[in-house]
Amino acid sequence: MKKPTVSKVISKNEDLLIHKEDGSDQLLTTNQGLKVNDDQNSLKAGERGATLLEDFILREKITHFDHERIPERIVHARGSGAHGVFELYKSQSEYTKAGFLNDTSIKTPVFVRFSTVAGSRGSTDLARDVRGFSVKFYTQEGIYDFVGNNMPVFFIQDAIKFPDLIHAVKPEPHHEMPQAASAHDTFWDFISLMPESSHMIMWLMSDRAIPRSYRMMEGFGVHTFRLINEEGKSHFVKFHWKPLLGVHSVVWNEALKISGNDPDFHRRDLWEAIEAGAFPEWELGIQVVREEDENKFEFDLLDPTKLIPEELVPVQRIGKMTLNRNPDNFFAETEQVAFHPGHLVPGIDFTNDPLLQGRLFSYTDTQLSRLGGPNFHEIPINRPISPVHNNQRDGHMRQTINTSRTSYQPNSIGGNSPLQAKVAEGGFSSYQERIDAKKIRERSDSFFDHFSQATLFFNSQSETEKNHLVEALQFELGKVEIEAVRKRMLGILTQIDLTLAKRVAEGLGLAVPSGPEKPVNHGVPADGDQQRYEPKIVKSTLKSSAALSMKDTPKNTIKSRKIAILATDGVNGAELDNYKKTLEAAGAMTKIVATHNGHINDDAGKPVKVDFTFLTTASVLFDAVYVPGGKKSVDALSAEADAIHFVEEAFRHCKAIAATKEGVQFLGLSKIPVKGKNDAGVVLDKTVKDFEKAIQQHRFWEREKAAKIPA
Ligand code: HDE
Repeated sequence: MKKPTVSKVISKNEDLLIHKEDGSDQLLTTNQGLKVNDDQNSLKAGERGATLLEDFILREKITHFDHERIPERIVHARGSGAHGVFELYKSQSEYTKAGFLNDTSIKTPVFVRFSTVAGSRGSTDLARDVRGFSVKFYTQEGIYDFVGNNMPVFFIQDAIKFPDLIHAVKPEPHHEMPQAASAHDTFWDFISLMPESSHMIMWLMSDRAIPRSYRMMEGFGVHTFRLINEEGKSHFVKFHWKPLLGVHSVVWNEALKISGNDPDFHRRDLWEAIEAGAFPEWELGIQVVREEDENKFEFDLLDPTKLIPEELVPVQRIGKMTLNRNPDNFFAETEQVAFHPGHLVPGIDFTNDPLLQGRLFSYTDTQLSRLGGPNFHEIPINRPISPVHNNQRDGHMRQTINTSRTSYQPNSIGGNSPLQAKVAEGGFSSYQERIDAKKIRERSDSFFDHFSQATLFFNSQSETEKNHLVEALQFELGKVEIEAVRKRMLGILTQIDLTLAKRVAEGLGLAVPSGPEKPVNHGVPADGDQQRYEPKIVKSTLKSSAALSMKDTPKNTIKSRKIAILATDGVNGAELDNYKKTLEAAGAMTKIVATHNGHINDDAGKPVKVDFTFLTTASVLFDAVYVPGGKKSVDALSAEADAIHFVEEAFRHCKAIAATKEGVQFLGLSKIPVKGKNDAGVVLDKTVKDFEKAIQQHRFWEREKAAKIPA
């Protein structure tokens, strides 16, 4: 059998059991296909009589309902998904034989699921948390799953600590609080005892943990993987997703309010962007390291608490993923999709990263309880587009009807089929890494520099990002009740950056400790042999890395940005039209926020549809605000406290604000300085193009501390 090279766009839904409820004249039936005559009343002994056990229709309906829920994911329970396609820019045959990374004519269908980690399935999208970034590639050689995060490193180095980490961050066991939050004692107790978490904690306390949109996040494979080419040569690789809309976040005060106003903020944002045709796009990037260079770094490539700075190994962008279709059914697709870092195709392989190795066990195991058995690969969203032939049979909810008499091999009755595939036929063969080692429970010395990259991350942040990081730590540790935990954490911070430790300590009203509490647990149990584990630490010399900051992310588009237009009856129709049309032509979404629902009439009497009132929306759900003129409209808005609050809050969150004619007077009623040094991003009586440029900037951080405006 030859490796498939046929170019074909395969829609993942072609082969699915899609049940089209088209609202036509379909008749109601039971699950057995019996037409139902009365779905309003159960079968009773008389009009007021007891319900009869005989009512099989009632029983079927209620039984199904009673069993509608499945266990939520133990982590990453809250998520949102979308379908799309991956297209390769240039063959990567030099590094890998994976078909979808070789043939630029193949359009590989993908299904992506974004998620938070700690919260339950119904928790808010805007929790301070890591975001999962999972991509299922339906390649012609089988499923390849990229199961990554929006941060390039992880909390722990060894899989055996994962249950501890998750127990610590999840709601505390006695009262199940707090939901979807790391700001509590057990999390920080654990972290303060795990210096290897330091680097990840910097990411988690940064604005990366409160993204503006799933569409504006980076994705990282975290572990070092291997790429294997046709000759069997291996290169180490780190995978990246780079969003074409840039990497953007909200501010913490805003995140808290979004959680109240719209806990589905990220889910809705993804859904609406795709519905509006503003398809989210990411480029797939690879950092490739030759085998012989493995030991040239000051850190270990197998250590998942370390990234490879882009200054040392640039990211090559090799292809683009576009999400272009929303799921038809959340449960069937987004909830039942099962990712696994062990779903591989020939040309990609693992390394011995001890975190990755543990994951290879966990992901199948978890589906057994979550999806109820070993046949989860038969659920439509999990099915590969390439054929499946093996001797596995039966099990809960088996869908495939295997017609062969033989389900064993070797066999003579069934022609010894299915046959093993030779490597030349696309058969997977693990990379033959030479291993000559003792069986031990130890950690390599090369894993023990826990602070250099945490410092590198902190040093690489802009002043605004540093301020946010300090405030996040003050918030999180401020919620910790046990003072000893706060102090121990400050001790860890002294090892990352002394000014950081001092600033956090100030907020907590504590003195800065001289250093970390001794002994620092370097991954050995407290009663372990400390002598044996004394690490040889090599400190990193790189001082800062531009790619770690969001400051210089692309800011060249307003595509899919949400802009509130505050207007009511009597609004200047010409201005409104001009702004609305121009912004929408540039790809933005505009929404009219008015004092009442329904329609407003502009100054020429033309009706304009209202999208929201001040009761049904809030400024935190928008990227920018525009107030057009029109005396009557502005008079009505001026009498509305919520309208004034709307613009003040947008200002406090550093968003672009525009006003024209009487709209400028309206802004004058608020605390927004309409003239003077604080007016960055406040576009008054200028052109809509000036406003567009301001929106592209995302935020005007310079006014964050300058203006004392309530939000
Ligand atoms: Fe996961 N992780 N994880 N994880 N993970 C799960 O699998 C686990 C880790 C990640 O959208 C679970 O199907 C262990 C790192 C994502 O459906 C579970 C360890 C990274 C998702 C599991 C890790 C991830 C999961 C829960 C340490 C980034 C959501 C449900 C050894 C590279 C996938 C499920 C989706 C989900 C185990 C560490 C990413 C329990 C044991 C590191 C994006 O199997």
